[in-house]
Amino acid sequence: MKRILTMQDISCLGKCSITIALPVLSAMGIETVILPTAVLSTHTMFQNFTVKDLSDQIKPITEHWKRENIKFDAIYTGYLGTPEEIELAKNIFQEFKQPDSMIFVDPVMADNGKLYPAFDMAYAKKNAELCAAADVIVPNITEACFMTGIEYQENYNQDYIINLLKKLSELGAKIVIITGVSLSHGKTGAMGYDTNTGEFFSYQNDLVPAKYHGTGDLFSSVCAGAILRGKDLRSAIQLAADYTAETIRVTLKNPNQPWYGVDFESTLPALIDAMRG
Ligand code: PXL
Repeated sequence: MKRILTMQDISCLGKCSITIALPVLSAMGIETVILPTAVLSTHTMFQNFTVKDLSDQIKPITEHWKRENIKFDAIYTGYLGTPEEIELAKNIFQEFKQPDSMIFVDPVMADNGKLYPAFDMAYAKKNAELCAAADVIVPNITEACFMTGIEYQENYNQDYIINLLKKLSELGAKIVIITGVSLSHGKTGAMGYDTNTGEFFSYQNDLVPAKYHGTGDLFSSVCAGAILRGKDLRSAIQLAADYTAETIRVTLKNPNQPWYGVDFESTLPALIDAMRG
């Protein structure tokens, strides 16, 4: 069985980061090792959440793994929270990267043209450094703009996204995927660029008219899992986009839907089936 390490926060309540990555990757048949960067009472869209930073635990934990000779087939980072945690993640890449392992970075920090309240430009710069050390990166359009210096546009065409993909690839990652890309009215999806082959990929789905927290984490977890399980890039993007869209659809139909996250628990069986197929 493949083994992945995922480094992100634990938001105890909120259905994001580790509370999405762990169940999703496990359901995809991947041993999932977690490295929590912080424990929050909830994700940061709640008011008055508590945070306990765990930076001082990262080194002792990874040193122990080294003594146990633990190896990973992939390392996947999501929300990291502070520049120090990004630096720690870069060190972990260096220490645990093997010739055929995959470093997968979701530089979670922004959406809808704005950085999340906890972050500033220094954090965006640090995330660009982390992306430089990755094999696969999956920013949304806003994050792509903050890391490349390209101006964020609400209205754009495919050429704008291709330019963003090329500029992002110059940071250093071999495979670049931009999420939340809408190429026509009523559609949304992702575009990818594989610098190994020079190929661009585009996958569009019907837009479900709702925005939920944690859907980026859902896309990333499925995409990382699918690549690790041997799917090609096009199929991985398609599976992640379809699964995320279906989960949003199912959540919308739930009259008791929580405002803070999606009902991925209802769609996990379909993901397991998709991995069997
Ligand atoms: O879903 C990304 C995410 C993860 N973790 C925390 C967050 C967010 C987005 O806001 O607040 C703590």
